[in-house]
Order: sequence, then structure tokens, then C-alpha cells
Amino acid sequence: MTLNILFSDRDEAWTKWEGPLRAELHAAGITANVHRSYDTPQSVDFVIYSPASPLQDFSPYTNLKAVLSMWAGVESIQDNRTLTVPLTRMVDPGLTEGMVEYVTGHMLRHHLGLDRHIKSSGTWMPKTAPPLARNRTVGVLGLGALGAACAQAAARLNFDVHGWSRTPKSVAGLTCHDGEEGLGKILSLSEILVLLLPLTDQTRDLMNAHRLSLLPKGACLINPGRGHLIVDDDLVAALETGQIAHATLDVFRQEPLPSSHVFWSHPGITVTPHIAAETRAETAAKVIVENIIRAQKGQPFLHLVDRTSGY
Ligand code: NDP
Ligand code: OXD
Repeated sequence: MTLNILFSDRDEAWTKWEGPLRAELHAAGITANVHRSYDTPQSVDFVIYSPASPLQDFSPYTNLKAVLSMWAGVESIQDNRTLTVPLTRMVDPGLTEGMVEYVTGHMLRHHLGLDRHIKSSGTWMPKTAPPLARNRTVGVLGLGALGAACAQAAARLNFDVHGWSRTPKSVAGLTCHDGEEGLGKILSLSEILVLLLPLTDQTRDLMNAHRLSLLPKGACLINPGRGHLIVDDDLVAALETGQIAHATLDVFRQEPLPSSHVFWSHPGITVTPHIAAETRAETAAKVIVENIIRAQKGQPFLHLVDRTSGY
């Protein structure tokens, strides 16, 4: 049997994915057409999807078995009412490794006060050595594939790491919190706070003026999660008072971040252009093909999105 697979993303993505995808399908013994479009949507078995895809109406795809997202964050598709088949999200070793490197790099920048020491003003400051990591508390909101890996990397560097999730969790090397009370606790401790939550109705605007005020004065924020997790004006206000010393932001309410946005010029904000981590076709194609195999065998999907909780 020949499967029909629609690869729905931009041209640049196809260039990167075509080789690894065809190689993985071949290695799995799957005979498949993989095209960028089909004249007969009813013949399509699987859609490999990114938020850059123009595809919004899935109703003509009447024989679809699943939509397989190449992105970890699925907020732009998970509430699509025309999508009535299983939706899977991306958990890819390459994506996780990239995120661990991004978070660790920016965390160490803040921990070591690298900006202060590199941009020396010509004044010798021998008494400004940073504390050891064991004396620095790091909080990670979101203990999923990415958050747990970043939190554990920080723990391996000896940071005192706390994590927060929706459901109670136990992750080696960290102190875990959950629920509203747990949020208050972790915020009160985190000198460096990392946001790795998905965007849902529950997490939208989470970091508002009140929650920013719960952090220790002078805390640093790193947000590679989603822009809508933070109330922009409240963050700027917290930077003005020194409540927040610095925010490193990779994701924004509007992307690309408009050139007139205050974040670009604010001295307390570092902007990176949504590059914290990227799904790597070399490793991720295997994950996509594994889910196609599972669908064919009637086995449960990996990384199935729970459309009720929204991630
Ligand atoms: P997961 O779905 O694996 O993990 C999500 C985590 O967030 C879980 O621990 C979950 O809790 C927790 N969570 C969800 N809702 C709540 C809530 N209301 N209260 C408390 N905790 C909550 O996601 P990933 O780790 O794979 O990815 C996280 C996000 O990172 C993505 O959704 C995406 O937005 C972003 N991302 C950004 C990239 C970039 O380049 N900037 C690249 C890839 C992803 P529980 O464990 O209880 O379910
Ligand atoms: C993702 C992302 O969700 O790149 O995969 O942000």
C-alpha cells in the first residue's frame, strides 16, 4: 500500500527535510508519495505540519489519519475545529539539545555577570566575583521535554534548581512544585527564571505585574517559551524599578518583533530572533516516521497533543 503524505511548510523547510524524510521512510520499508500539495485532499493519509503552513481548513482531508507537527508548540493549530484526527507535537533530541545549550548559555551569562565584567569601565573590581552556582537559585516554569532537560542541565552545574509543572512531578536533581501555591513558592526563590511553558488559556499573561513582583529583587528572566507568557508593559515597568535586572527574550507576541518595539532598544532586554532551538530534520524525521509506523500498526502515537489541556 502506498501512503500519501503532505509536507506543509515553506520551501526552505522542504529543502532541509526532503532527504531525511525520504531516507527514514525508506529505512522503515514504507512506500509513500511525499508532496507539497495534492489535487485530491481526500487521498492524503498524513499531514506533516508547521505553523508557517497556509493550511487551515482540514475538512477536505476526509481520510486523514493524523497531523504530525514539526514544532513543539502547537498553540496555532491545536484548537482548529476542522482538525478532527490526532495531532502530535515534536519532541526531538536535536531540539532539546539546542534548547539546553541556549538556556545554559544565557543562564551563565546572568549568573557570572559576564556583561559587567567584559564591559569593564577601566576600574579594577576585584571584589565582584559571582557566587558559586550552588548558591544561586534557578527556577524553570514548565517541566516537559525541554524544561526538564534544561533544569537538569542546570542541576548538573550545581545550581539550586526548582521546577514548576501543571501536574505533580518528580525530576531527579530538582525540587518540583505545582499549582498556584507552588508557583508563588518558586517565584519567591528564583534569581534566574526560565519560561518553558506552552501557550494555553492557563499560561497566557502568566508573568504579569503581580507575579513579577514575587521574584527576588534583581532577578533575571529568560523566555524561550512563548511571547504571550509575559505581559510586555509589566515587564518593562519591572525593569524600570530594578525588580527585574535583565530579560533575555527569544519569543514575542508579534514575530518578527516590530522594529519600533521598545524591547529592541531597552538596555535591560536582550532580544534573540526565535532561535533558541530548532527542530533538526536529521533527528526529527525519525520521530515523524515512527508515528506513521504506529498509526499503521494501530499503536498509540508518541507525543499526542491533549486538545483539552491545549498542549
Ligand atoms: P511539553 O508539553 O513537553 O511540556 C510543557 C510543560 O509545561 C509541562 O511540564 C506541563 O506540565 C507544563 N505546563 C503546561 N501548562 C501548565 C500550567 N497551566 N501550569 C503549570 N505548568 C504547565 O513542552 P516542551 O517542553 O516540549 O516545550 C515547551 C514550549 O517551548 C513549547 O510549547 C514552545 O512554546 C516552546 N518552544 C520554543 C522554542 C524556541 O525556539 N524558542 C523551540 C521549541 C519549543 P505537566 O508536566 O504537568 O503536563
Ligand atoms: C517550536 C518552536 O515550538 O520552534 O518548535 O518554537
